[in-house]
Amino acid sequence: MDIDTADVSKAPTSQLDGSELVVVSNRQPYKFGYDETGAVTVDRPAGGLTAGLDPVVQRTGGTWVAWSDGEADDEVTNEDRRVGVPPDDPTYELDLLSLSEDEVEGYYYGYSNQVLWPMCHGGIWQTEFKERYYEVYKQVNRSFADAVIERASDGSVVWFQDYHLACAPQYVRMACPDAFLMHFWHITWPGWDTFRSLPHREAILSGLLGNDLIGFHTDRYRTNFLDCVDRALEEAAVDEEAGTVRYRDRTIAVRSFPLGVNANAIARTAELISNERRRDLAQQYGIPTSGRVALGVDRLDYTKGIPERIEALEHLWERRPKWQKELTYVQKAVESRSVIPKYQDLQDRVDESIARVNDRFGTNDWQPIIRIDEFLPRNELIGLYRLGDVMLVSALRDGMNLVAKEYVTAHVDNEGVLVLSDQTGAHDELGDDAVTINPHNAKRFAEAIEKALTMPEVEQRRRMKRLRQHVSTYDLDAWMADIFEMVARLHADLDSVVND
Ligand code: GDG
Repeated sequence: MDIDTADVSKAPTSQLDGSELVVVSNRQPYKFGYDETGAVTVDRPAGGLTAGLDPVVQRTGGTWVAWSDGEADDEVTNEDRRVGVPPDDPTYELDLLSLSEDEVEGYYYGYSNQVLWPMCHGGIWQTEFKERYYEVYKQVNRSFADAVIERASDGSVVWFQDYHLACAPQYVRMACPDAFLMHFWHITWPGWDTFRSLPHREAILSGLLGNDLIGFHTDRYRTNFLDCVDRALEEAAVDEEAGTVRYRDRTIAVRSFPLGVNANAIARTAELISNERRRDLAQQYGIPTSGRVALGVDRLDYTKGIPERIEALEHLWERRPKWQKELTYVQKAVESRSVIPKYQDLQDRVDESIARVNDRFGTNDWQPIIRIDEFLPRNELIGLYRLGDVMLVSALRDGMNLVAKEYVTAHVDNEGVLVLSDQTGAHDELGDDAVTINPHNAKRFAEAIEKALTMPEVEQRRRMKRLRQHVSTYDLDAWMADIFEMVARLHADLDSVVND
């Protein structure tokens, strides 16, 4: 079973009206490496946003600028570090930016992931405000901007992704005053009381205000952002109701566009997974086929609430022993940002709590928590979703959480229950039909798991059907169509201003 080729978006691109598209992101959509024989391998976009955007850029042509972190990049790129993709039938160019070790340390592990990431998730105490990180972050943002400037013209649409690139839009704006620049911020935007702790708050906001359009997942983040601009930048005029900022003689639109998943492709794959295949998968990972399965799928990140989830399960097995041997928890956890000490601490905490719980309740023939560490091919991940009677999403703070949406989409038979933290962006959309939790309250969380496990089938199906309807309506294509429609409208406004 191989679905990656079917896992493509059909989002319309006509609104771009022939403009050259330049996508800029930290990660590259194709990764070039070597296999054990020394032959070059290409990792296709595995899912999520890169999988969705790649076919769009394939259709429009253009450029994708990203950090060159593939082992075989030197071999596959030309003297300008560019390579046509998809490799078998190139339709656009990937422009790969080489970064030195110091740059990766300061820009990626430093400012992006030890300052902006924790700060945006409300963890001021987790941040490492080092001036050096900021200096390198600016320098690397400048390099990304230079790569864009080399490619972009005044008619281009440049689309920046995420918190790694907050300064780049203003740099590009200075060189290309009439290009259309936009940014999608994938993580939460905090309230002013948190954001004001950032020593470089004005520069980060000013960098982002180089864009014409800034998108967030939810209205809450959008409002927080406008409030931060209002309080931090004296020269900016915010119109909260219109969702605009007037800054340096330009108007910037700020909107919410909740990101969706590639629902059709996930559902098609899920439908192809036979009962036999599900049994095989369960056997492969040692998941009992009798009894119930709760599932968690995360990057190992301290925002995802993994220790809190394990504590709630421990509480459940302790207070309600009937679930011992009856409920197995599967933790699918991919290692992430491991060179950062806070991430190593988290890994230790997760290791210890899983070992403790397995030690405490495990028997000769039952292991309460099964852990899957490797990165699974997309079709296997979807198979795993289908094995989960209950999905536990307990993030302490999460911009959206696509896993919640993927789980729902994969349950084509309308079975299964989503237990969802009210601290996720996804909860704004799915909260009514999920079982809501606050991840910090282990007792209530345990009760919510039990509620999910004992929910009458009719109610379960009713909720899951509504969840699936929502996620398939507001899917990745709808998200992209909304964004491109907004681009077309803003373009038209700009034209009418110029022609008046
Ligand atoms: C950031 C924001 C926002 C995970 N394991 C495997 C695998 N995955 C895929 C999932 C999902 C993605 O990784 C994780 O997405 P999330 O949204 O849950 O979380 P972050 O990585 O923190 O993403 C978040 C998102 O950006 C998008 O804007 O929702 O709030 O923090 O797609 O499926 N995929 C495969 N194998 C795995 O083992 N193939």
